[in-house]
Amino acid sequence: MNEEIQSLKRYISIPKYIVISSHRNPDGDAIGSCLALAGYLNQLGHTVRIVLPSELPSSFDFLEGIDDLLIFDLKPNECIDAIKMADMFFALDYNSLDRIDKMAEAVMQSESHKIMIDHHLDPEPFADTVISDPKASSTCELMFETLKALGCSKFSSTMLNALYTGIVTDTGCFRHAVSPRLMVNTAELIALGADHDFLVDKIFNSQPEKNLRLIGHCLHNRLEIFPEYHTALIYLKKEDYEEYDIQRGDTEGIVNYLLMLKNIKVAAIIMEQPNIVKISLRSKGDFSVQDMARRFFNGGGHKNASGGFLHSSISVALKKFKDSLESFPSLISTKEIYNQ
Ligand SMILES: [Mn+2]
Repeated sequence: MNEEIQSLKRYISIPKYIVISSHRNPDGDAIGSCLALAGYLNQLGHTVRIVLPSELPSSFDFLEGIDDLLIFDLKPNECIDAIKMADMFFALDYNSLDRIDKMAEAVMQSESHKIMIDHHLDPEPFADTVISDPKASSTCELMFETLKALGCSKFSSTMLNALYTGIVTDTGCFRHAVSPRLMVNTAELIALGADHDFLVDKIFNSQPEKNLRLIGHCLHNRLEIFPEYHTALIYLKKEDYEEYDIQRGDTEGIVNYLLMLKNIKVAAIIMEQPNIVKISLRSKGDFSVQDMARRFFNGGGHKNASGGFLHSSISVALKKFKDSLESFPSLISTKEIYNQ
């Protein structure tokens, strides 16, 4: 990493026009790493634009600096112009150009020096400088270390809160990817002034009433458990979308409630959308839902988090999901665990 830091240090030693980008459907880590890096580059006197493929959830409205973001879905031409003009282009929290959709074309055409800072496995070779560490809990953690290595000595409260936001969202508030390294970095952020109580309250305790009622509805009326397969399912019908005024992003995270059940290893949410039925899959431990998504639902993803879709009715999709469980004998082999 040292070599990359040294070359990056040289590149940012003279004021430049710099574009910072992150992935479609940006999350706390995507937004946080962009804002923190922008804060530092602004201190150095660069001209900085943050460009994102799609809009960010309103739950991050409290972060300072988000008003200046350029969103490709809203202003494609301005985004393309910014990318074309850039001397340097940062790709944060993503490792392949398909994560930025239509923006990718402009990036490929641009002659800017491209730098990736990311924590996902197997980065694609599109960047000139790659700072990649899959052991980092989040891009924000890696960004904090990178900024320190670059010589940043003044972390504004905007930068600290942005970095902390990425860490708490990507780790589910310190439930996964916890390591001594993360705790040391977190301690340092708090010592510098990151406001844990404020941020955790803003991020995790700011749900609109309808979202909690929707979770209640899902758990009470739309939950099915298949104990012999250690699997649980939630489904949402078209009428639920109307009744609960479900918008994009509102169903995010509901599937994770199923993993709170004792002895459940596989969780699914099946959603009836206008033209397709979408399925989101999660698993705990060794069972790969990626395999399930690929074989039965035209999808893919990661071992423990995957998704797919079907062109079918919701009832056909539900039956297909239940039938697919039989293809995975490894799910049944631990039956005795459930009965303990
Ligand atoms: Mn991340």
